[in-house]
Amino acid sequence: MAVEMTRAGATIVLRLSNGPVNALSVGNGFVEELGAKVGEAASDPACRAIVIAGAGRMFCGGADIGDFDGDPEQVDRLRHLIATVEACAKPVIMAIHGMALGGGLELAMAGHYRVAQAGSRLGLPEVTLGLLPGAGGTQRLPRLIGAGAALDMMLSGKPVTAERALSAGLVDQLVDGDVVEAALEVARNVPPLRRSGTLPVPADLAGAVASRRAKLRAGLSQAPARIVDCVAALSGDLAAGLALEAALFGELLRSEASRGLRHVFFGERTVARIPGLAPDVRPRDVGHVGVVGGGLMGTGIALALLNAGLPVTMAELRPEALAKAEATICKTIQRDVEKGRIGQDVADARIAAFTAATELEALADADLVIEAVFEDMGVKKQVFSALDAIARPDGILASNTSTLDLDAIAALVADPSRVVGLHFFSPANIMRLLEVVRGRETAPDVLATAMALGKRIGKVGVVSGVCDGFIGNRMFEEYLRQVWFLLEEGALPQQIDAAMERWGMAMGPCRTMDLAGQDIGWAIRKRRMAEQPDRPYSGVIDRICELGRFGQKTGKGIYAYPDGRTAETDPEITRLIEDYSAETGLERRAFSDEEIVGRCLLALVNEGARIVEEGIAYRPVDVDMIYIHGYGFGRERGGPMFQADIMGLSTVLDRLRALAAGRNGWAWTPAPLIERLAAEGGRFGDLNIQDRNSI
Ligand code: 3H9
Repeated sequence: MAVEMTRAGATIVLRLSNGPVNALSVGNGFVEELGAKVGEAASDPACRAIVIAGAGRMFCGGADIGDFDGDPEQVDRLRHLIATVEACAKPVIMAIHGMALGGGLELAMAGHYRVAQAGSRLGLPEVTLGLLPGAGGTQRLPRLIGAGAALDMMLSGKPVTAERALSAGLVDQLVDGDVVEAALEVARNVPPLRRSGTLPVPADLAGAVASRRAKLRAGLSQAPARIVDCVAALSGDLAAGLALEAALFGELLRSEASRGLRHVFFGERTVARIPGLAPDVRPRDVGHVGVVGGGLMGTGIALALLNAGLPVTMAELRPEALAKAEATICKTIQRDVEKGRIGQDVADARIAAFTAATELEALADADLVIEAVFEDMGVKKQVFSALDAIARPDGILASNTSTLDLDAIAALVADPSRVVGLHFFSPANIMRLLEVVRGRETAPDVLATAMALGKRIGKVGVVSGVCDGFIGNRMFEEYLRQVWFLLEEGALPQQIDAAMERWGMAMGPCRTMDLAGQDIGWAIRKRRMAEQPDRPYSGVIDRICELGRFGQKTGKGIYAYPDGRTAETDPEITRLIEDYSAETGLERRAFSDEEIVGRCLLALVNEGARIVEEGIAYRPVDVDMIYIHGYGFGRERGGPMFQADIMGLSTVLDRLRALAAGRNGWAWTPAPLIERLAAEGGRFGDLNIQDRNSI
């Protein structure tokens, strides 16, 4: 039963029991059932008060986000339920534990009295989904806690603690013990019918609205601005405020930004599921991790592990490099204390959990060893051969390679089933993506362990099969190939970067290359040209490298960095690019931002489709999550494959064909998967995993 109804004397207790988070689902009839049971209790002459509580680990995680793609009228049923609760002639007491989020908090605010368990959290996170609280939240929260505090909660989307909620006036009582027992005690005394919707408009309304409106920043999501609009409309007429809120909620629901953000919400959870993994496969225990290599990557990886409370031993053969890594680790942890993120005791424990060693033998006891040495097959092979002899026979051996053949590395190990790829993104302690590379022989429990470790250290783990560059870098290469062609054909770096950033990338491609280091890209290109001479790229980028301009770290790259950080357009580069076009006989032409974005995006989509078709990625959404969490693709844009679905795959195909008929058309041969789906009228989002080979 989804809403459990029990009696305790003259009180009826309704317990929400709907899956993991008690989402207020309309689609499965849960909201309707709750409404009916509130009505039943209200008309029961023996009932004097009603308690609403959540079963399981929380009160309620909000409206069911899965309902939002269906009939938009569905959400009206939730509003109706909330109005019924508020209007109830008998006091409704909300017993909150765990979390009350979104529609869950809106339901709680419609009650007449709120008891919260200490440690629970209450919030209106709709803004993170490109939405506004659409079931009365924008009208009731300011009445309860003031407009300024309410706007801060709604615009940040961050939940507050029950303790903070009590002092703000959002809850009436805090309890340490059983929250339902406490609510029953309140019910026995039959509290007054205090309806939050009828409270006066808060005195700080005008000032709070003006100050928050002045701070609004332009972005794809209109949710923050609409939240402010709803609060600004607060008046004695609750119904008018609710009507405006509902109308604006509907607008946001249909917006591309909200659709993208909802896709990301579910995508982040979908990628954790490994298709075909037997249900009895359990991750191995990981209590101690070894890291080989004390460079930038090894240091970041060690920090990510230490920050999650894992003991780490770092093996770095060069004592100076090891000392530098250790100093960086201690300094970074200490900085978290200075910024108030952790206490000194936590920092001390993290630092104490770090062991530095100059020989690999120190890793003999580690449950998992992550190799993060120089990206060269010879060096990696040496490390793995040595590790095979040193590490525990059941220890997992992971490589942080970003492009090399994991199967070739695994072949050096007597038991290749214990080898997996853990491709971190720099800085590894900050970037959320972890590309988990499944080799031909990787054991299922090793893969599950890698995914569990990713979750434990706060990463979004996405599985990739083995191919050159794996999912992310393989696509990025096609993206950059188009950037270089655009440069030689007439666009300039600052225009490309500005167009891509305005569109939604955190950083434009030219600036990204400068930050990553042009020398690294140059080395990969040289290897690639030897392997694939039929897939040329524009030499304009090599010209820049030939000048020793390796990016931000050398003070000059595609841009100049006079202060070491800020990218400035360099006339020398503009000249170099224009000269290159002239020398190669190319007539430069103007590009619109739209054309730049279209070409860069389609390059990602076309390669992404091949990757899905080859089974390198399990699903298109895996590709999207890699771009969102590793490459600065705007969350509101949902990812390249989501964008292709928005465009429509037949439009994508038409555009690919048009590009294939033009200059460097070889790079635009449409992926067969796009051709097939376009012919069927299909979408990436509906692609059935069974349709293609699994990894
Ligand atoms: C809203 O309320 C709008 C209203 O203002 C107005 C309407 C008119 N819906 O995250 P987890 C699923 S908007 C549907 O792994 P945790 C989730 O997909 C909503 N499904 O657990 C996953 O499924 P699966 C405002 C949901 O413990 C499973 O539950 N609310 C919802 O790490 C477990 O989730 C929010 O934005 C949902 N609302 O974190 C809160 N929530 O197992 C969104 C969860 O199949 N939710 N699922 O992959 C969260 O932030 C976290 O889930 C929460 C628990 C913190 C609650």
